[in-house]
Amino acid sequence: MKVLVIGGDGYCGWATALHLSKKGYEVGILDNLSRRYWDTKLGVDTLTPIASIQKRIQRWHDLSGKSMDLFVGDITNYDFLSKSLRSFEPEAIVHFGEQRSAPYSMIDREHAVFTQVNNVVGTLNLLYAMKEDFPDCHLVKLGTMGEYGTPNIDIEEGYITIEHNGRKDTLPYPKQPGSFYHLSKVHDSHNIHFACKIWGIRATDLNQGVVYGVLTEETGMEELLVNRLDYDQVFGTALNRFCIQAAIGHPLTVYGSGGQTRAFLDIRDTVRCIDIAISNPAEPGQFRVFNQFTEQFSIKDLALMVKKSGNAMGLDVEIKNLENPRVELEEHYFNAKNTNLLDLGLQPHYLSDSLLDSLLNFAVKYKDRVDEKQILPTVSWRRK
Ligand code: NAD
Ligand code: USQ
Repeated sequence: MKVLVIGGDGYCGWATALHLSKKGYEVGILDNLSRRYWDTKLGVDTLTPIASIQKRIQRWHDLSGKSMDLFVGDITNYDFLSKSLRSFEPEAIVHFGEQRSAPYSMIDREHAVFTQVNNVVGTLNLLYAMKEDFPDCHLVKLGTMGEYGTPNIDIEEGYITIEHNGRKDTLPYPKQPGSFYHLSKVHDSHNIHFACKIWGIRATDLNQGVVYGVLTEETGMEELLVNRLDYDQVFGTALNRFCIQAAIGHPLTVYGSGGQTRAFLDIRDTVRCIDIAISNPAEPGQFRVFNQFTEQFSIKDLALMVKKSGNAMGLDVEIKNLENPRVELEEHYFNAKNTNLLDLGLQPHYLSDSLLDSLLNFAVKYKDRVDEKQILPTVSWRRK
């Protein structure tokens, strides 16, 4: 099957492209390399020294004998997008190609507008391009668990059945996202749902939790294939940041009380979930939603786990509760369903001492590349 991975130069996308290629899919990568440019503009860098996309693809070819087509360009440019699709002729499209940082979207008006235009227009262009030329292609779109926010009831997978004034219906689950980035995902979900309804597009929205880890079977093969690992305050995410902070002796940056609970998964499960979604496609006209995570943790519990593993390795790990730069509940109910992917055969890698040890060791290996000035949060959700 031919699968186009949009955003295939990024953290989830690169690991997924290699995994699918290894599994025998014919993979193409489309990316405008903007993530590398945003890092440069912000003065931040991945912990790991990543090779150019051309070198990565060449090395993968040398090692595995498998080639990948590369399309460098922006999906907000409809002409480029539609030409790329016609040239590659995908049977499934995995769409990771968005601005994915909540803090980036909250820097100022310009970054909020950019994030929503980039994400919403890109996805809308993709829906139109699919309708025009590939109406039977399956769209696997990365959404986020943060679309739901933190409601005081259980979170279902996309839909909830409600009884109101004696009548009953199954409706999209209410969305209460916590940043202009997370809102862009909600807008995408609505647009995709509508396109499925009117044009019969088939789509799976994967509401993914926070991803942690860096090595997959394929990206760990050698250094030229290594994945990016972000630790800065804009693009770094909770557990990855804590491991890198522990490795360099920086206090772990828990925002507020740390009672915020989120859904998490290992990057090795991200790539497997995508494979599962592709090989079990949605029906024509179906807008299917899977919650893509394996476990839930509070931020303070994650910090304690990293401290314990770090101490066992001889690292001096301190936890510091910082004033929360975000506007979010710090103590709340959180119980999300995730049975759809498990029912299709996902066998999770749960967070373990050995994973934390390997992530900490990995961080120690590259610790000389860390710029400590990029760790503390400066982007605030509040009115100045
Ligand atoms: P990333 O920033 O590492 O990768 C995104 C890639 O998309 C980059 O290579 C970037 O250059 C490309 N891109 C962005 N806008 C584009 C455009 N207009 N045209 C073409 N390419 C474009 O992000 P990631 O962490 O790999 O996340 C991938 C997807 O998964 C995102 O949609 C994100 O919202 C979602 N997600 C990520 C996480 C996480 O913890 N990393 C969790 C849940 C959901
Ligand atoms: N947090 C800390 N300390 C830190 C970093 C984060 O306490 O140093 C807290 C945040 O306040 C928040 C939680 O940890 O409560 C998660 O923050 P995060 O930066 O790890 O993740 P988030 O901003 O939600 O975004 C990340 C990805 C995004 C994806 C999302 C999945 O960047 O692309 O959509 O995780 S989810 O959170 O399920 O919506």
